[in-house]
Amino acid sequence: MNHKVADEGLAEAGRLKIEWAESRMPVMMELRRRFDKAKPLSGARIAGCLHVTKETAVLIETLRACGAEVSWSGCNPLSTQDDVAAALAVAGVSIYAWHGMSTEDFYWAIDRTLDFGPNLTLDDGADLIFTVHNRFRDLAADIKGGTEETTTGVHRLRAMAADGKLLYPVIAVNDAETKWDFDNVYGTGQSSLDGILRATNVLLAGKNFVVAGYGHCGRGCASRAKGMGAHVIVTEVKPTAALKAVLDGMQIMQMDDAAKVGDIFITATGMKDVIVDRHFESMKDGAIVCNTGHYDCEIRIPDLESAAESMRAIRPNNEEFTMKDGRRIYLLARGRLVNLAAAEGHPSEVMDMSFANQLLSLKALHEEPERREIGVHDLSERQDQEIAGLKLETIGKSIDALTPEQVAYMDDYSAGT
Ligand code: 9W1
Repeated sequence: MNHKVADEGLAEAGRLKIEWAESRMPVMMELRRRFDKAKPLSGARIAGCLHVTKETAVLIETLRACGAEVSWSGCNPLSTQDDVAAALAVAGVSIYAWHGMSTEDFYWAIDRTLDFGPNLTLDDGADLIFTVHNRFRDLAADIKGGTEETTTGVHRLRAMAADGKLLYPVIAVNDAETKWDFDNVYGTGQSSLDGILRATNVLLAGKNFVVAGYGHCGRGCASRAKGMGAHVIVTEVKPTAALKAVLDGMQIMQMDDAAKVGDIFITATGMKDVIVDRHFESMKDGAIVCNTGHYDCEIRIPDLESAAESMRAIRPNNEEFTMKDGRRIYLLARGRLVNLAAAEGHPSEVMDMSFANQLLSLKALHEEPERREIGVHDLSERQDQEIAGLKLETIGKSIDALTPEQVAYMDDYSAGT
């Protein structure tokens, strides 16, 4: 058997989810249609390690439609959707993933995806690349290149390349504008609000909504909350980011002051100790606190626990802490990423562009006659524009093109002012 999943009986439910994602991923479906005849990935043997979701299933089936042979594992034991994994297994994909797998099984699954001797790898967090480098170095000679989906993975691979330890070229899919900018702002923005609403069902209109951090994720959360009628307050440590928030029409405050007036708090800083004991002490009765930053140390939960007299789970992903003076504070998803724990991650429409970058990067690596130079490579600006253009086209939006005269004007410095 070339797969291991939780329960193949879930395949039908998984197939419905995949078909729903297909209907929201027009760029992937258009690329699938365009490459159907030419099969540009024939001869490609792709080992992938990425969240097993309905969107990833669309990527996997597009790679196969382009002629690739594919083997897959999940990159996080908790993100695997068992029904999706079952649908892929039943369709003949070599997939090794089930929800809640142990660390030992997790690495066993990655090893299995390497059994067929891949010539390309696809990573989210670089675990697969590290497995090749640390335990299956012989395989590297046949691997033309790999791709990496995340900021963290790209960071680790750049460090490895700088050390001269990288054995094959890698394309940093994360750094494409059509990936990180849309993921962080629109993906995280909407899914974080979605998580808050699923866990609480509160009315946002008229509430004081405090966003800690005005990076891309913070900006996404702030603008979505504003759009739903909340009064948005931003806290920052970086002057340029704070100034952008002010000019975007947000109120800027120090957290010590925001703590007193906020109804809902979300941290999106990437820094620890953003909401701590003195803030919990000054919060209003009923305040809701959550996090959408990568690590769960932005909210100092031990401080909340020691300030509370009692605690109870009141709804899924929603815990009520009653303070000694009777005030109640609600912590969502235990301070873990609220958009993943209480909602469903990025919507399919956003993953559409990230995964189009994956597909076109793998195609580029596969089609190069010579192996690309070893190192971490950025995507071409052309690919970004191609994907954004395809997205516009498939959702029926038209834009203008420069005339030859305008192009000449752009390059002409003699015209003066
Ligand atoms: N990736 N298809 C949880 C997602 C966990 C997750 C994680 C996504 C997608 C951020 C990728 C409970 C999907 C994924 C659903 C879900 C991610 C970690 C996606 C958002 C990133 C650590 N990181 N992502 N869809 N879990 O949305 O592949 O529901």
